[in-house]
Amino acid sequence: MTSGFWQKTGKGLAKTRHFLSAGLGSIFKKKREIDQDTFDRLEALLIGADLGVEVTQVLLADLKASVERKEVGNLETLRDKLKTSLIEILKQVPVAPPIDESPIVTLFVGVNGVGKTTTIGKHAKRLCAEGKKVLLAAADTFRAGAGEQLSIWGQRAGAEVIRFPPGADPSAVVFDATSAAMARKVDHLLIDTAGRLQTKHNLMEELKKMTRVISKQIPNAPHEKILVLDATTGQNALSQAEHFQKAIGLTGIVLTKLDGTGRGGIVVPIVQKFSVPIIEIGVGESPEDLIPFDIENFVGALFEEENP
Ligand SMILES: Nc1nc2c(ncn2[C@@H]2O[C@H](COP(=O)(O)OP(=O)(O)OP(=O)(O)O)[C@@H](O)[C@H]2O)c(=O)[nH]1
Ligand SMILES: [Mg+2]
Repeated sequence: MTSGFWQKTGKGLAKTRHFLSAGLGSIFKKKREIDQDTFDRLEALLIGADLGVEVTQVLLADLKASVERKEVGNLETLRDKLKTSLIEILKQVPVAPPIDESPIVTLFVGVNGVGKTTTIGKHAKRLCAEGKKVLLAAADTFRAGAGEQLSIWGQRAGAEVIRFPPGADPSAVVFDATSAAMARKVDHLLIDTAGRLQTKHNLMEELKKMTRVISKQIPNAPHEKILVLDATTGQNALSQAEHFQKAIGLTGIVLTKLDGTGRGGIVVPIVQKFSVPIIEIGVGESPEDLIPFDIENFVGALFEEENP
């Protein structure tokens, strides 16, 4: 991981880090020894950073055991122990082998406004810069302006875009785009879909239909089914992950808008609960603000001391 990624992760997680760092500092300010009150305050802090009740209980049980073994006795050792435990939880997700097929078809899904189209644009820009041939499919035919928004990203990245008139059947767009991706021998087909509430049955069925249309043309496709989640939505992200996972089976998650929240801890319960890897994180609105998720880098940035 280059220092550039490290710096970006650090910058994107500044709010969460500040929240945790200031919280940990204030817990230890009043007294030095670790007692039940320390654990109670720590519990409130971790839940406040959106680590969720289950993960928080696991972390606290680990910490208590370490305190009893006298491995943890002050702020520094406590911070180190938290880091190690979080890294262990995040590393439990198996890493999928790289896909050796062409085209690789990736479907981006998620609720309204989470950052699907922006993420696809950033993704396309990176792939094109690496010399890959990329095709974008505007299967969001619902929102006026969605096709135009994707086309602008396509132009910036240097990727062609398959677009239908507003109101067209998204599965028809997907069918055409998959055929075009094969005919044009592109390396990547990235499919943008309309935002949909995870509880709307007919819209989730529409997604299933899109995946069927794709796999009829390319048996293993869509190879990647990426759920885009907005980190600022908090625990509702878990409900979103659950419904999309059930409907189409997810291969990865992109967590956006980490720059805008102090609750970046949401990464942990998502990974722990669904065993789906976080692929990338969004830390801003410009093209280079989508960075690969690296576990050590992420946890390091969460607990880095402020102004060391
Ligand atoms: N700060 C910040 N803003 C982001 C990030 N990702 C996306 N956005 C902003 O979020 C807003 C919505 O992004 P879109 O990409 O249009 O979201 P969408 O999921 O495609 O929305 P719908 O198609 O309407 O469902 C835009 O203003 C983006 O610039 C991020 O990582 N950080
Ligand atoms: Mg969109």
